[in-house]
Amino acid sequence: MNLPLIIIGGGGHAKVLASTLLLQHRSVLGFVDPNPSLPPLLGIAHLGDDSATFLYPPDQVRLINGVGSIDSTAVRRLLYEKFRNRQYVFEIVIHPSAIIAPEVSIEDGVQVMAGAVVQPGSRLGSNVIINTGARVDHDCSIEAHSHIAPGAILSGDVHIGEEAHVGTGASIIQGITVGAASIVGAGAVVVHDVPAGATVVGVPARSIATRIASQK
Ligand code: JB3
Repeated sequence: MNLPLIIIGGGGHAKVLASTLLLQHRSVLGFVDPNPSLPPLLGIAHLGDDSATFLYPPDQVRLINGVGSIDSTAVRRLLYEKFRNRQYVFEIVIHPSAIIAPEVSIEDGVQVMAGAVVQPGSRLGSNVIINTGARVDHDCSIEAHSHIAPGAILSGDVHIGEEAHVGTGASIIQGITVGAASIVGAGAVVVHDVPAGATVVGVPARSIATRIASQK
C-alpha cells in the first residue's frame, strides 16, 4: 500500500523530487523546512519545521529526504538518521525515465532522478542519490548517503564509500575505489583510487584537501 508522503526540506532537491512524486500521482501531505517564509512547493503545503512530521505516526506516513548536498551530504545523512531513529521509513523514489537493470539492489531512501542509468550487479545503499542523467555501470557499489551528481559517469566495478560526493560531470574509470566522505570535483577524471576524506579535482584528478567523515 502506498502511504502518504512528507518531504523533508523545501529547496531545489525537494522540488525535483516533488515533481516526480506528482507525476506518479503520489499523495504528498506537505513538506517540512525550518525556513518559515518558504512558499508552497509545486503546490505542496509547508507544514512547518521538522517537528510537524511528528504529528504523523511513523506507520501512517513515509518520508522523502528532500535535502540534497552541495559539497557534502552530512546534513542529509543527519536528517535520515534522526527520523530513522524515530522509526520513520524513507521511500525509494525512481523517476519513470530512469533505466535500472533488474539485477540492481536498492536500499531504503534511494533516489534515482530523470534519465539516470544503473547497470546490473550494482548496489545503491540507503539514502543514496543518483542524480539527473548520471550513469552507474555494472557491479558498482555506492555506499549509504552518497551523491552521484548530474551527468557523472561511473564505469564498471567502481566502489563509492559512504557520504561521498561525485560532482557534476565527473568520470571515474573502472575498478576505482573512492573513499568515504570524499569529494570528486565537477568534471574531474578519476584514474586512481581516492582516499577517504580527500577532495580531488582536475584531469587527471589530484588531491587538494582532506577532511574527516561525520560521526555516526
Ligand atoms: O545538483 C543538483 C541537481 N541538485 C542539488 C542538490 C543535490 O543539493 C541542488 O542544486 C542543491 O545544491 C542541493 O539541493 P538542496 O539540498 O535542496 O539545497 P537548497 O536548495 O539550498 O535547499 C536546502 C533546503 O533544506 C533549505 O530550504 C533549508 O532550509 C532546508 N534545510 C536545511 N536544514 C532543512 C534542514 N530542512 C529540514 N526539514 N530540516 C533541516 O534540518
